[in-house]
Amino acid sequence: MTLKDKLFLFLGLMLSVPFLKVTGQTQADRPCDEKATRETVNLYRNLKKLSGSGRYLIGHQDALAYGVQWKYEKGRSDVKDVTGDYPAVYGWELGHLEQGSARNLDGVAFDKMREFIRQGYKQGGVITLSWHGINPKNGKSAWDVEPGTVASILPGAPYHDVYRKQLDRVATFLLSLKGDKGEYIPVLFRPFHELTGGWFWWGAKTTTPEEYKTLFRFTVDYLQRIKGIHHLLYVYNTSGGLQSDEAFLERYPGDDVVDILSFDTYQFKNPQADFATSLKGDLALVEQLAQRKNKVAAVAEMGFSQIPEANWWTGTVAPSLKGRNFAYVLFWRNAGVKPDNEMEYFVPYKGQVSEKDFVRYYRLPETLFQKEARALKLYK
Ligand code: BMA
Repeated sequence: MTLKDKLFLFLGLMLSVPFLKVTGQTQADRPCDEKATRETVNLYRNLKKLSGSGRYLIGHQDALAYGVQWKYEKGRSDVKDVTGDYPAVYGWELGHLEQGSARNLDGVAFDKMREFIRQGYKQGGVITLSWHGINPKNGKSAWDVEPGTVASILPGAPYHDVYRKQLDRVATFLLSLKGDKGEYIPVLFRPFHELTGGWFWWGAKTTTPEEYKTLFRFTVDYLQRIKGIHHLLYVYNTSGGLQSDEAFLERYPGDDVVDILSFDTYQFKNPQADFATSLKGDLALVEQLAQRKNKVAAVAEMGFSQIPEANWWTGTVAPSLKGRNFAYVLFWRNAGVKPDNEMEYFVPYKGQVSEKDFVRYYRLPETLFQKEARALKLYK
């Protein structure tokens, strides 16, 4: 390095210091997609800022489509029935889109889903998509764990083209999500979720870490480079009960293809004292890794089906998350009675035993629902 080069380097550093101080951001406060749209860049920055404030957005899966004992009632949501406000994060599910179905695996029509997504976005909310896609190798469900499935769909493998066609359909839907000005609606995309579990075809029992990483990276590259999609934030998602940093990161596909680190967790028994302990452990671990990587942390799915514990919200959920740096927590769907006769709902409806406590939870300063989320102008 010549003396002149050194001088320029020194001047460059001096000039960048005040800039970094003023904005409080570094380049790393940007999404991993270098071509991310303006709204997507802004959303990422705002989620990051929010998660550092100790407050977090509350989400609900399928919130606008149905609830316990109702479906497709304009403007309705079980969260709104109980609190008077909508959730701030809207989760939707893509499963069966990849096979060209008009409805997803839970019976929600994709044409309606698109409208609900537009509605949530217009209300200032955040959209996240999960994908219980069918097994590309044998056409069975996401829960079909035929060994070697992922290996058989990677580039060069026999079922690769089947997987590409699936992705083409997903891409077409993603490219149809636009706001009023024609801008793409940013989406937190969460493919191949609960990857540490053994219940999906991409799960840890039948997939090697290298295969998982290759599939994730191929998918991101295909969507970005071949399909020109730049309105996604990518969510890496394990199941809960995490044992160590290594266990969480074993299948992590890389900082250049992930924006949000997350896990899913459910309480199954009542009472279950170890749920809060396990939740707190997972929160601490994921928060610390997200901070180290300068990424956003989230709880991508949480719940206690049928919420039999009247004070679960302020007794278990709120204290576990208190003071943590998470951008959002999403509660799973209010399916009501399912086709298999199982009853499933994860937020209260009017008259449910935890209804009053959910209102207390709503009123806590750290929980943000639609009205507060809107005021944050997450896309600006
Ligand atoms: C699961 C259950 C299923 C549903 C799937 C995808 O956790 O709610 O009933 O089909 O999610 O939404």
